[in-house]
Amino acid sequence: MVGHLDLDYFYAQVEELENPSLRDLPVLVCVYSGRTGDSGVVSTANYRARELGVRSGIPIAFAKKRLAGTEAAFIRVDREKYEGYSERVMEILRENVDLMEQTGIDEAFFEITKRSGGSFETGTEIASRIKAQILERERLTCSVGIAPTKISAKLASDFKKPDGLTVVRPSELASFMEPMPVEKLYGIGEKTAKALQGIDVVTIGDLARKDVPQLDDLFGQKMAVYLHSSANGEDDEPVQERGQATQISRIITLKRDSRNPEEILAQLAPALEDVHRKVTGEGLFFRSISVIGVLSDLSIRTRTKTLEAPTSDSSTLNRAASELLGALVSELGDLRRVGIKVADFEESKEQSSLSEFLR
Ligand code: TTP
Ligand code: CA
Repeated sequence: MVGHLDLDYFYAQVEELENPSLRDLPVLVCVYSGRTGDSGVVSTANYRARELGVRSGIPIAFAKKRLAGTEAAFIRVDREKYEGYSERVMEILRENVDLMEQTGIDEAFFEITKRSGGSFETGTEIASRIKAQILERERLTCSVGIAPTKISAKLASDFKKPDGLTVVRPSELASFMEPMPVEKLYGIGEKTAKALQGIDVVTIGDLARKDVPQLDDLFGQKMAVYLHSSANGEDDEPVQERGQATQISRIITLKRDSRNPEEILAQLAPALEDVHRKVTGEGLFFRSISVIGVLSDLSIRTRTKTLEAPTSDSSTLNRAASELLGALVSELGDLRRVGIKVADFEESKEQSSLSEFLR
């Protein structure tokens, strides 16, 4: 028995929660690129705003036009704040399940086969309890799906939103999935959906009735097998705990294109601090440091330095960033965006202090 949990209009819900006067307004959480007042994109919007045609990914200026004449709240994204809520919600989930796999800041798969003893009634109770605890402790609503497979659990959490709980028993699986458009299946984008339309496949049910050889010609063997099994609710991918992060990075847009390392470093400083805070917060030690440069044609170049021993030291990080940035601008000229990344983590304190000591 697999579940999928997804917080409702997450960033915007957190903003509403912290400032209840926003509740009746369209709320837009935005990433301002910092160039001109309105340049940037909408990260997410509450349901009020969505009714008015605003959604994730559209330019802020476009959203303003849509909402002209309507009182609306435009709020700057505060990722660290949402991460705090996310971590606490995931902790609540963890306490209630056998196994979980977080797949984004506001979503996770989980397994409750053992805890439910295979009973979907018990499974439903567990899901209700998770929702109630998240609401009580964090005052956030989420939507949960309980189903026999990961794909169907994700479809179920998406089925009723916000504050939904959808349970799909094995006997209901086919009738639940059949009427849905194929685009709802994970991994089917516009292109695949179009190609499927060419062979009269519009719904998941249509797809389920095609056999692998019929799909093979169009999509190749591997994709054909995936399409066939997922449409038939036969995906059997297990819920897998994820390991720690493999990299930590931040990227910023410069106020204006620049090749001056000092000017760039001054703007990069908060990102460097952020990365360092995250590294120490997770008790990590990194061995590689990279500076990423985005040019005005949006092409990307990276310079990396590998350290002899892992460290979490901020002056090492800052010094390497400055060196790498100097090299990058002297090679490339003006940069438009600049990022910092640390990777090659080692966890053990003892080991790293020992290697530092030996050095
Ligand atoms: P989603 O779960 O896709 O969206 P949502 O939680 O805002 O709304 P829904 O109720 O439909 O689940 O994304 C989770 C968060 O990730 C979202 O609150 C903001 C962020 N996000 C972006 O920053 N950019 C994007 O393009 C998308 C889709 C999400
Ligand atoms: Ca969500």
